[in-house]
Amino acid sequence: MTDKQKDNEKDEQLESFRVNDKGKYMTTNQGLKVSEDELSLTAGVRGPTLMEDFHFREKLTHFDNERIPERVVHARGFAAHGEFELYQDMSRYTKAKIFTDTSIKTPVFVRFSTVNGARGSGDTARDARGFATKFYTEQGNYDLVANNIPVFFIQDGIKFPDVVHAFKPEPHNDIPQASTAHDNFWDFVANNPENAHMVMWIMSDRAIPRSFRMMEGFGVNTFRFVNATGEAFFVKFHWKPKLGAHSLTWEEAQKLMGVDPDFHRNDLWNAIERGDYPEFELGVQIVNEKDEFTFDFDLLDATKLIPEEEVPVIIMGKMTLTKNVDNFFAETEQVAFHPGNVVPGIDFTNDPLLQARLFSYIDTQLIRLGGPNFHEIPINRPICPFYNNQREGYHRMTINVGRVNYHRNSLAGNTPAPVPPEEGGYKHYEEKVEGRTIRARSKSFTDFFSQATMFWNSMSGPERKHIIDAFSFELGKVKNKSVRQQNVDLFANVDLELAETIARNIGVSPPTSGGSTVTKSSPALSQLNMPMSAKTRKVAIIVSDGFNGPLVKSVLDYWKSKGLVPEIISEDQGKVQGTKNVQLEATQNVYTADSVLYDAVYMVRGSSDDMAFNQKIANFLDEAFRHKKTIGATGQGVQWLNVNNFINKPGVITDENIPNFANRFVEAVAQHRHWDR
Ligand code: HDD
Repeated sequence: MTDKQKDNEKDEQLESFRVNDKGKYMTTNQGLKVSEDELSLTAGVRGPTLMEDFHFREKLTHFDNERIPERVVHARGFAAHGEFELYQDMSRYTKAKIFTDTSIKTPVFVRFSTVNGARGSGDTARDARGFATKFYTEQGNYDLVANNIPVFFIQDGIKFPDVVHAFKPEPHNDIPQASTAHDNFWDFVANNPENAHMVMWIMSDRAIPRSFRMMEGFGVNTFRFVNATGEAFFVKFHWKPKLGAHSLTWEEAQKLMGVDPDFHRNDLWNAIERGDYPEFELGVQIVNEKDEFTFDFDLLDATKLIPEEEVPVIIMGKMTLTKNVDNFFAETEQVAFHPGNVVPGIDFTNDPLLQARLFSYIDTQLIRLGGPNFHEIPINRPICPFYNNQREGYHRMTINVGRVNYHRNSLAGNTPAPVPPEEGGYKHYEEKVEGRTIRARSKSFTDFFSQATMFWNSMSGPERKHIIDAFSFELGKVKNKSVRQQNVDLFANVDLELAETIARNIGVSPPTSGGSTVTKSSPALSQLNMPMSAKTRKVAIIVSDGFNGPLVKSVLDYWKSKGLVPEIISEDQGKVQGTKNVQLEATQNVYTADSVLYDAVYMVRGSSDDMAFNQKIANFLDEAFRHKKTIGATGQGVQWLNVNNFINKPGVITDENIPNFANRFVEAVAQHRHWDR
């Protein structure tokens, strides 16, 4: 463990709960030493098992009850510990200590997730990703429960069960798993047009991220900042990955579901184990209260975003993920997030989606974690002390001493005592509210298409093509022709050409009306405009005995110094012998390695006798080329590119000058993909 982690107060707290059984003797849960763990107690060696075998019963009973319900959404997740450091004092806008005191490093726990799939589904399904962060602040836990898409399907949380029912597997046959390519989802889409904007994002590359480390996060709902003088501001939260936001291709995502369904888990786990700590900057868009109505949409409408060109994102600080969990269940599965976990200086708005969330998260933990004491589970405990008159309930661990468990009292001097706001007690923002009791939506929520069109307008050529491909795949899987037609007609309101192309691909009539006059775009929405970096990119090094030792070694050393992560692939795992006594260790063979697992390929040498290996390499290169990845080759490796006619294509590097080669390769990898190929 590094010093950095030892400094972390949350880690110190967790340490008191950690148990390492290694080297210990075995006991029952009552501490009784066990003499036999493989044979149950029977009457005679072939006789009946005896009821009195308490060890057998305890072991089986515990096992029988190992599972808890998975999350109703976001069931599949993966988490890590880290810390948040503040770059600048934000006290102009908020009094929250984590955003005003630059000397504090706040421990965090972040859980990334898919939304739709069950716990055991694959990582690379087309889906939004959850990005939930628990800040263990000295003022209490603050949870920023975000997604990697800045908008949502619906405007009012009362519709949440409907949208979730619609995108989950169909209830009669539980098909399809972790996929929205089915009739129910698209029937919902067509009949609830407010989701048009979100669906554009779901059909885009954002829904198939390359890595949890390479996606943005968005608080989605508009929250409120309140400063020490009581002045309030609307605020939207943004996480910006230092490596930029990048995606898989759809073909890669599909193949990875078989080749490595844990692709994103492995990627995050391995990066942290290597010391390539993922970094995300936290930013905010701030809107003064007086400017609430200056937008062409409603700030309380979660199907809308504020274009960054109109309200720039102010970067407040950075989160670094530095430690993997010790135990998946204890930490990742039992962590309980809640958007209502806030600290003084952060408050809510009347966004009806947010208001529904404020109810739903606690409610779901009651069934998922079996009662009201889930805040006592180590991963959920605040690092600051907590005192109140709440008592009892399943699995209560705190032993509250003393007789008083009510307020107001005289027997304990009326303690625990509420704290006045000026001394740190939370006070809700005193918003003026008036209106009649009504079930209706404000007219300012009814423009469902302008921002969907803005998103479409903001996409680059390849990104648009991917959206069309995604619609054609998903709607093509819909069996009911009327549902297919309804969707084409709906998305004609976003862009006519988009809808016409989809209609052709899925065999329904082109739309007879529609089209958009919106010309606005927001360049910040295109992933092609994000930071590019070669750091932490995985490079497949294909090599056989007899390679040019010094050359390959110098190339690999240079790449490692630039943060690339080479992985050696050969006919067999184990030592590969080069000239001048250079040896490499092949950790992969062509059965374990697949081009979709890598960002780039360096072709050093094929085999002189293993033709099956060579055939697999040809396929490997072919696929990497098709997925627009950087391909490099030196020496004998160059011939492989000749065969496939890749030479001189964009992103194919074969420079004879080796420092040039190594450097040009890094620059090419940093471009992520070569769409102009
Ligand atoms: Fe939610 C989980 C994010 C709307 C109800 N949500 C959950 C998680 C994330 C989000 C990241 C997983 C937390 C974890 O890792 O444990 N949810 C969002 C975002 C939303 C959103 C960004 C749009 C602004 N959610 C939303 C609504 C409702 C819920 C409108 C209900 C009215 N969400 C839940 C839930 C979950 C949940 C059912 C399931 C498991 C859990 O809470 O702990 O309560």
